[in-house]
Amino acid sequence: MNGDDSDLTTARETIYVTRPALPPLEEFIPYLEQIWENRILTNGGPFHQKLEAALGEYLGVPFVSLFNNGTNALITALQALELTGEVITTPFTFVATTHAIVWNGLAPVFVDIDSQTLNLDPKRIEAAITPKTSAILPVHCYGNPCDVDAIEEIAQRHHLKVIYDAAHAFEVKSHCGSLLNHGDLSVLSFHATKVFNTFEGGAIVCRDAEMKRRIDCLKNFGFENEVTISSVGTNGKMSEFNAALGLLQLKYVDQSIAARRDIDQFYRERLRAISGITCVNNVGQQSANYSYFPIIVGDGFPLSRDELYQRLRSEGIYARRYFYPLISNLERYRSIDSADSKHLKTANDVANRVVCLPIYDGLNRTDVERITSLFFDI
Ligand code: T4K
Repeated sequence: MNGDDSDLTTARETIYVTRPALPPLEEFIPYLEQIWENRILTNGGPFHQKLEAALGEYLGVPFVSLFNNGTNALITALQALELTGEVITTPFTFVATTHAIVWNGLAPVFVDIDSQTLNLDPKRIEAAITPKTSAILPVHCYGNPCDVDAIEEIAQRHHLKVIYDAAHAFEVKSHCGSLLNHGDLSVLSFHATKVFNTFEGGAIVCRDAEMKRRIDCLKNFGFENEVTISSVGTNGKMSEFNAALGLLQLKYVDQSIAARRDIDQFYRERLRAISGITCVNNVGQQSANYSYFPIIVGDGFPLSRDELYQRLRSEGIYARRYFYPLISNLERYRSIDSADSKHLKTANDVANRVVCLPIYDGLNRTDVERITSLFFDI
């Protein structure tokens, strides 16, 4: 795993920031038997087709194109729109968002975030638009909706494409239904650490059949048919194994989100009395997925964010500082003009103060009491 979660110093059970939800193993066996029987393992087999249809219906979106992971889906989404030049984005995200821009030979332009939503601040976008700008790539960070109306209005006025990184926004609804129906494309991740997982996986949500055809072609090496290869595509296909698991996971995902909701509410009750700790609100959601539980460590709290993080670790609680370090401060990106911290004050401040506490289906109220009791003891 990527986090350094190995130096456990306590005999108490370790609590990780997340644990993947899995269906009962015996329910997956019949799916495996079908795969073994028909020997279709990948390349758009029956489970792949069924999962695309089932997700379209479940999420209330017109077209879904499955991928082997969210990063490949992001890279392909940008490629499908034939972008050029610069792409405006947030630095407060997982590094895959920015990497996807660079993989396409495009230049990321960082814009600061809003202090409430922790997403790209629409009020600052226009100042970053240049004649080279071709798109905006906002992220619904922690599943909190971006200000989609303001972003759409700016994009229309400047003829820009909008691709939402919706890796955290599975089944999030805002004031006008599924959040995934905004922008030209939305990209999901079905990684093990996500609310809905297919072990590894992802998807692009799009609005019309022609775009889906184009995306499906790009994720399959550019094959139009057996003899025509129309573009420099990649191999982004989801296997039958992952698609079959996804179909089964769909049966349980509502239950899983409900379990997360209970944990989210209990954390809020427990932490309400702790001065200097702010729970990030689920802003603008009609229905949330409770994918993360971020808190902001303010000056009124006796420990700094990093001291709190270490204290939790020493008790076997592996919270994570998503998203620190800020992408614009990484060696690879810090020389970009827009990476200058004086333009990214909110993002820098939040990245230095945030901790995501454990939340997943399977964490119980006793675990939350154990985690939050540390805050009372400080
Ligand atoms: N855009 C955004 C906004 C994203 O957040 C992400 C991914 C992407 C794009 C790209 O999507 P993918 O290409 O990944 O589909 C994790 C995930 O690897 C990554 O998917 C995710 N965002 C990111 C926020 O978190 P790490 O470095 O925190 O993973 P890791 O391995 O340290 O796991 C965290 C904890 O989860 C572990 O301490 C224990 C638990 N865990 C993890 C895995 C993999 C398990 O219990 N079982 C497991 O199999 O990045």
